[in-house]
Amino acid sequence: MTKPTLIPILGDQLSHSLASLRGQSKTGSVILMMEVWDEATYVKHHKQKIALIFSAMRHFAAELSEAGWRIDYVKLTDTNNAGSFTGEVARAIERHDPAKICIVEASEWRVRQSMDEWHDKFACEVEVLPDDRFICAQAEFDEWAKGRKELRMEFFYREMRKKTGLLIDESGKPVGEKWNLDAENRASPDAKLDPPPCPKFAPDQMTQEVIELVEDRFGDHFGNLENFGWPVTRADAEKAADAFFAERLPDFGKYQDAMVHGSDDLYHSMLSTSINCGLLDPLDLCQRAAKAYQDGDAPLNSVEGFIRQIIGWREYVHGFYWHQMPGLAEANELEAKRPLPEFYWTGETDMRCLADSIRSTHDNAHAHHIQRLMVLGNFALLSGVAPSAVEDWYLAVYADAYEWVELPNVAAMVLYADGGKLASKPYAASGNYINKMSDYCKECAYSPSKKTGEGACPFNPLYWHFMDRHRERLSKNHRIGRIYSTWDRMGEEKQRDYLDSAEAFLETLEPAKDGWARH
Ligand code: FAD
Ligand code: DLZ
Ligand code: SF4
Repeated sequence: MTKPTLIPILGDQLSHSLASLRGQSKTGSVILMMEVWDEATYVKHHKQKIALIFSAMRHFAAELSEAGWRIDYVKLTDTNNAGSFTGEVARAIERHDPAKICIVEASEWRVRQSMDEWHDKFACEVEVLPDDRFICAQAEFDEWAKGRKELRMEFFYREMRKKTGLLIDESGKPVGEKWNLDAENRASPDAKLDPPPCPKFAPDQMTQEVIELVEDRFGDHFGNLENFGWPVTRADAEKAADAFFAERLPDFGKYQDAMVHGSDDLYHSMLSTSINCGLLDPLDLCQRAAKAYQDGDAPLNSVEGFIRQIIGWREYVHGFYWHQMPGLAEANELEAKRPLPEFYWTGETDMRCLADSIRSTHDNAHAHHIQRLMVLGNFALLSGVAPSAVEDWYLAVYADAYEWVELPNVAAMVLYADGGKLASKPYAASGNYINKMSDYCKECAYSPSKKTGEGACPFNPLYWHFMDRHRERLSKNHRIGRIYSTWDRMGEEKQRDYLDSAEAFLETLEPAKDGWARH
């Protein structure tokens, strides 16, 4: 009997078009899928994230089996579960005696490091294939980045537009003449906003079993499972995409940066969890968006904005992660040291914008982009929280979080820990910005127009405290330098007032207790 090929498929590789499945004989292969303790606990993931991955894995295995593949599925509760990918592959080798292992490269540095040892550890051949679900191969990104002093998403994005032909006219120019309609993505929320609800998918029996398992084994992890409604199959993920294109894409662009208390989805697609674990194909989604524009079903600012997020930001942070690792995980250019405040876990703060963003995070394992960037991220940046603490939090709490996408967004985009390799300046903002882009401030205990002292929005003094303490580094940045003339014009007394106010506020921050972050 010929020895089979062992094909391990990881929890974020749930795509029927996966490179390791293409061209393989169904009878000559064994597919290995593994629920392992190490993956579920390297940070204490939100309960919904573990339930999503386990349920999507189990459904994917069932679909493959239905299609005639031989499946070896290891459940978390199986006796002798080794608890790690390497341990489980070793056990599978004993069971199947394969001629070779064929696997798509892992998306995260941590897992790729352990997979690198497989060549020496295992007697059979190990073939590692590139993950061609990304539009930009790593060699292509590295080539683009070579010799550039600064990496900027905008220039990379244009290359991806040309490569994919998305929103490119016959003469090779961007449709609508501009590459980027960002300026048309910044409308403040108005009273008329009435986004249609996002579809939620009631847990079937398989998901219900996983939810019980998660409650039983990971009961002390952050988040609740009551709201679980994520699509866990490709068919349901496609339904979620259909609903987005039909109902929310037209207003997506205009209100991309808006925030409304209690409105967790607004006009966002809510598709990142499905894209990142492999249920949806990013290029296909962009092609569907482009078609909606061609058919007159959605305006250009929405369609370009959506496509930019995917072939621009998503591809850019992926290339950037692999270009900058392992250094990115250690980067701390601003030497931030503060522990994460306890309220990131409890949501107990009078700052209404933060409390609402944390509530959404807790209830849904999701917050939308501008909440992650300009509320939760901005606060961590201004108050000088240590990058490792912030990174662990983001990696744990969002159902779409994998290090390749979380780390560039948190370390580089939000915390400027990379010293400006990814973005030209820190996204620091005072309460004014949040007041303009949201309805949060109206009923907040603090006032965004009060600058210092009792009742002042804490973002106001924190903003100047941040600018002042990083003056040496930031004043050289031509996109920020001008801010210091405003600061200097204030005079010493006003400056002291801001700094004292910020320090008094920072004193009140209670550090997070142990228990939520890493095991
Ligand atoms: P939409 O607003 O509908 O956007 C469409 C798609 O564009 C998303 O589904 C996503 O695939 C992509 N996208 C948009 N912005 C980004 C971005 N900055 N980086 C990469 N892809 C992007 N996204 C993740 O998928 N996983 C993360 O762990 C993650 N962590 C983040 C941390 C911070 C601090 C910030 C500022 C952003 C982070 N993002 C992350 C990006 C973004 O917030 C989410 O992709 C988005 O909120 C997902 O919701 P959605 O599908 O409704 O997105
Ligand atoms: C996120 C996650 C979790 C919680 N559990 C598993 C698991 O038990 N088995 C698995 O194959 N994948 C899991 N994942 C996703 C992986 O962490 C992800 O596929 C790798 O880290 C990618 O490098
Ligand atoms: Fe947030 Fe300040 Fe507005 Fe309150 S006043 S919601 S703390 S920005």
